[in-house]
Amino acid sequence: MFDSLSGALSGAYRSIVGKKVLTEKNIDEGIRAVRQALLEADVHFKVAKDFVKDVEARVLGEQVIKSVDPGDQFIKSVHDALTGLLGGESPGLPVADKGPLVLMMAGLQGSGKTTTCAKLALWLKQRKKKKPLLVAADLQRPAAVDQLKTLGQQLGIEVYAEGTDQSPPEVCRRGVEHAKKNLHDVVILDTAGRLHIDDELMTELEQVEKKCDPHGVLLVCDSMTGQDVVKSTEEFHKRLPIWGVVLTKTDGDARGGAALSIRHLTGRSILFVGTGEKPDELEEFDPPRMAGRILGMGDVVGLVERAQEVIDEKQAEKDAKKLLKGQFDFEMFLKQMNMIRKLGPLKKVLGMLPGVGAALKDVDLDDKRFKRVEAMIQSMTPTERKSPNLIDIQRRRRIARGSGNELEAVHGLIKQFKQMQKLMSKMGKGGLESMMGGMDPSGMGMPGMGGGMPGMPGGGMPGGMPPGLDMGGMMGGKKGKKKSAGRPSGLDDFLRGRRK
Ligand SMILES: Nc1nc2c(ncn2[C@@H]2O[C@H](COP(=O)(O)OP(=O)(O)OP(=O)(O)O)[C@@H](O)[C@H]2O)c(=O)[nH]1
Ligand SMILES: [Mg+2]
Repeated sequence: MFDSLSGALSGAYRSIVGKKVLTEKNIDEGIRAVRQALLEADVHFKVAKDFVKDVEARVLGEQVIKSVDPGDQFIKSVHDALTGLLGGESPGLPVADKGPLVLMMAGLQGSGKTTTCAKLALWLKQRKKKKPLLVAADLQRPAAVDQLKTLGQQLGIEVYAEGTDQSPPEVCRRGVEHAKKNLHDVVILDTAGRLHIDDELMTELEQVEKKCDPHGVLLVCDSMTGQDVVKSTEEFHKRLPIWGVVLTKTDGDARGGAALSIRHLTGRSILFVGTGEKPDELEEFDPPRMAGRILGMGDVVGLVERAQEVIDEKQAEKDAKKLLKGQFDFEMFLKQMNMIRKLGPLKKVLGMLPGVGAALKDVDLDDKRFKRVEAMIQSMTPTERKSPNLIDIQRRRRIARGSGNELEAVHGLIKQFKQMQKLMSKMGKGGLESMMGGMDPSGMGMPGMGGGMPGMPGGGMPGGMPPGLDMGGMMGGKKGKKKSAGRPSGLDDFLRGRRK
């Protein structure tokens, strides 16, 4: 969501990095670059002005610590100011003292309310082990009730609905009653989309609020509408007590102006962001983490959370032990690769690692290559997967044909696999250090990640990134050059940096 801001801010950062001392002049330059970056991100000029003032005060107020790089001190000030701008600590969802937590969705037409209802219910069910009930109270659009019912069915979440001849406030009230009787601990009311100038519909929304007395009204806003989000939040908040905002469609919004302005201009916090159309594409909005992501500090916490969701920790530990004993074969290779795939599209996953996001900005990371590698491995016999040395040229040709690949690709895969195998056994014997030293950067997936993702539970992903996911090879574009063909230099620096 903050791609362009992120790029521009790291430019500002670079102008200061490496400077021995922070002088008024280079602070000034850095700050000017920050202001420019914000304006380009479609941030309200008042927000940009206040933000720059805040950064300036922090930079000047910061005690100069000799051992800390001035650039790092500057970026820390920007990070703290950005965290503040995004809302500081997230207030989270309201809490119900007794009975079910009642949440009411409101927002403009098509902003993503119904989708968000389903996403939030799924999030509460999976992450918080709740038993949510969805209430279909959009009786304006004939298909709205069915839309929610279908989503509920897909996700295994109960939907309370009545005929469309009922009044929405009554449906909501009965929905809450139904939840109490059936021991649901969360109720989410999906309401019809409306324009704030539509007085009749706004009144209806007020009635729903009065009848059900929800613990929180969540305003759903489409981040693509940029600055308009601020205006509609203000208008809705005049009529309803808005607890917080869910910002949707951030996957299509490269500038993030809305996200940066809402809190400062309306006092309402963003609680969640929608990052795609699928039901699991909802993320908690955490300002310090988001600030880190914007500044290219990566989002290791996000990655770990995602990994915890999809990775079976016990199995991962078992695999790691096997790997270290040198029991590494193509079966394991495939398993590791699929694990990474479960984390999400490769670019998204890698983008969460510090420094990688910016480096990958213009790179076309191709998830299809995962599929091709998978096809090659599946064209091998089980014996071959265990002992790749058995795969002679005849068989390589056959595997290439069977998987719809060039012979070259099979050669490449086996070569990478063998390198990885060697590395694994070295790592088993001599630990991480020997592995780091003995690596060929051109052939490896993510060198330096071998010891596990930083902060990952249980020693991290065994083997880190799956072998053979040659970054150069995964990326579209420049082919056939030696060494790090196709790998952006920033990423190379990143990889090198990690191996220092
Ligand atoms: N890419 C993307 N699309 C989204 C996101 N959230 C919602 N959408 C899409 O936005 C469109 C509208 O979503 P709905 O949930 O129906 O919106 P609504 O606010 O309920 O619409 P009304 O009930 O008509 O007011 C759908 O096509 C959704 O798939 C998101 O985070 N990312
Ligand atoms: Mg809807």
